[in-house]
Amino acid sequence: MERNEKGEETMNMQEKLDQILGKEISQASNEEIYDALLTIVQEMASKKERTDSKKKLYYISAEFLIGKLLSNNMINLGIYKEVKEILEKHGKNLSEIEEIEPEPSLGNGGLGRLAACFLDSIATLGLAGDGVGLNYHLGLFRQEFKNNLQKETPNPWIEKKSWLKKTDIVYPVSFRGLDVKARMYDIEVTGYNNLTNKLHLFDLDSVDETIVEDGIDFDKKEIEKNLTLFLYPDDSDENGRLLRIYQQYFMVSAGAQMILDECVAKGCKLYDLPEYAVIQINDTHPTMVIPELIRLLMLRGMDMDDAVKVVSETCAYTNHTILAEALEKWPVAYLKKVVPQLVPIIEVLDDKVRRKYEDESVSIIDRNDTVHMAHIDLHYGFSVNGVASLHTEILKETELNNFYKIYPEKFNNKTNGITFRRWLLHCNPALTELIDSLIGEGYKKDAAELEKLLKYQDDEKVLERLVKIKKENKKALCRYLKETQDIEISPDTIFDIQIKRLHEYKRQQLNALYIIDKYLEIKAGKIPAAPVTAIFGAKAAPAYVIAKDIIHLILCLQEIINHDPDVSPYLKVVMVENYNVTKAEKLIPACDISEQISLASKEASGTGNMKFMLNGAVTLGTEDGANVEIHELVGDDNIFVFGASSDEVIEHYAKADYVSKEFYEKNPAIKAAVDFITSKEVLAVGQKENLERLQHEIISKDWFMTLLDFDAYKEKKEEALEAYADQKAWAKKALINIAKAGYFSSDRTIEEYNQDIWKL
Ligand code: HBZ
Repeated sequence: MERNEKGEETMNMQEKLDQILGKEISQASNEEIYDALLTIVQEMASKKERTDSKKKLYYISAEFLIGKLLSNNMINLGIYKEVKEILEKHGKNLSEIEEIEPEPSLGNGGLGRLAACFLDSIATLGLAGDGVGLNYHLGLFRQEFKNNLQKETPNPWIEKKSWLKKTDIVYPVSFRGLDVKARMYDIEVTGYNNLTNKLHLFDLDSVDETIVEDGIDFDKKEIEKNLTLFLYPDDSDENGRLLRIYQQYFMVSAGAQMILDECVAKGCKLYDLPEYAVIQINDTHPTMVIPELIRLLMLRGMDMDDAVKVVSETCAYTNHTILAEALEKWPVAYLKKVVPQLVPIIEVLDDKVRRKYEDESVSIIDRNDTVHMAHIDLHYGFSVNGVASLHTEILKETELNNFYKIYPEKFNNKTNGITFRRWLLHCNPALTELIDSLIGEGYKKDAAELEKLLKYQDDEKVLERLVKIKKENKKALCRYLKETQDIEISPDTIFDIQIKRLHEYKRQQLNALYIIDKYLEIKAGKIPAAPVTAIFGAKAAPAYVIAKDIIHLILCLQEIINHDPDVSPYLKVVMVENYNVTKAEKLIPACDISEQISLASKEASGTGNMKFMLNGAVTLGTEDGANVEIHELVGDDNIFVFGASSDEVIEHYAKADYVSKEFYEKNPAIKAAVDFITSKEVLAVGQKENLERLQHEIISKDWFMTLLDFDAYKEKKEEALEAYADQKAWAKKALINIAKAGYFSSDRTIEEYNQDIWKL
């Protein structure tokens, strides 16, 4: 036994483990050890619970893509190394124990993962800020490949013993003709060497997982059984739109009641709400919190004008997209069916806008009786921010220009960030150790200190160690892909990786066309200087037809190319199955070239780009989203930039003068690559209908201008592949990327949110 500061006897880690297990560690199963560690971590995290401060942030979001929590929590609590060593001493392997934890995939992609990184940073900075969301029983679908097609299956994550703590806090929520109860579950969020905050996830006791049948289908009408059953698989899925409104209202109504209760408990008079609470609305999914709070305040006796004022001073909105189809619009008729109590409030909010501004484009309810959710936030929130500087400029100058003219003071930029605890310390321990040995550990609290690495940019020994670490990470990925998908690739090839949701604007199809072009060149006898492994990971929304066709094409290419003895020594294709946070943690540290090739102006920020850079990959990208800021930081020599600029792209859209068919007809390489999609080779392993549809889409529409950038992409990619041959020069680029990544720590982002918006 050891003693603490108070002189009381305390158990050390080994004793704690022994006690909980009730047997020798070496005799326990990995499952038992996982359960024991979960208990220890939860106990330690609870002890660090923050005492309530006057003002608190509520980060309200339909998605928190938290990923596995065990190792991350152990790192943040400072016990990771110790536990790992104790386990090793007893013949146990922590990575095997990590495998047991199911991943909570409670988000679709960047937006959900950003929310998770933010919670980590908020706790790490010691700020009082909790997350508010939904406890989906089934996370984003599990992706399986069958016959070179994506199949969706349910993805459960809640087990008997999990991070969720059931509370006895319950709020009533009313829909038209249906009253339900929202029960609060909590997940503790413990910061790096700091306090513990909470992620509050609301749920319905009556949800019934047995109604899921045939893949991920279920009866959309049985609200009491299905309300929190599934994460909505992104905006492209047209099904279940009403259910989505049920989910959103359930979340915001319970959240708003909780917020008011907490504030009142702290002695807040409701007129002073903005002094006690600030609500950050993560995209428009939680926007109904604005009319709901107004409604609740009126129920508690406030008059409407006062309620509007109080709520407007409490709520701030983050925009994550300029894609018109992703901006939520709900027909008034839908709202009447689900939440009629909000409709008169939204109508008054609209009326106030109409009285003040003649410009119809800023109204809340349009001529077709459709509610533009973002417009509620823009008028009745005190802040609106974009997520990278280019994105915010586009919002101000183009997409939301009419609002910017009315409220210039509300607009601000908060360039996204990532938590280095997960995306460096946890996923790349070897690189972390190297950095520690070179510049000390200060960068773990102040990421800007990574710049101290710059002094090693010409140090051969350091560069060699960097190369060696990358090689080991690539080998580990090879082993993993062999084990999980029986795919064999060589760590001596260049790992070129594009992992992100499948969306036409992200242009996985451009990468695929390059691969076809390369394949045809090799077939024609043009042998490339360096062998390449092109790795993809992506889920497509189940109803997003063309996105699924693109996955189909990539899987067909994987089958054809990897089995072709003429080509496979120089080129291989891997589509990683069921791409998720856990897989990203294995892929990113092994990457040489990071593909960030969205059509300029379309990717609001991107955050994968930051993760790759931090792990020493070099970006091949367009001047889009945060790539622009990466470019500014690392300089021309340490990034490969290509393609039309956002101004050019915006102009093409304005003039409607981009015609993909002209590129197809005039450029023989493009024609050959596009034609190949329906060649006999591909048809032999693929589905005619899918391939023809995709090909037709590219030739006759190509909304995201793939063919426009094809030549520039090919040329830049060849340049990058050639540059890789000089290993020392490449390692220098990698080192500079790592050194400059400090800016993209979510700690920096959160400090800015706090300074400019939250003021905690
Ligand atoms: O948010 C992403 C942006 O595309 C990306 O550029 C940015 O870095 C990231 C964080 O700011 N947006 C999303 O991930 N959006 C969604 O996942 C989404 C989910 C459900 C929807 C609409 C969008 O209904």
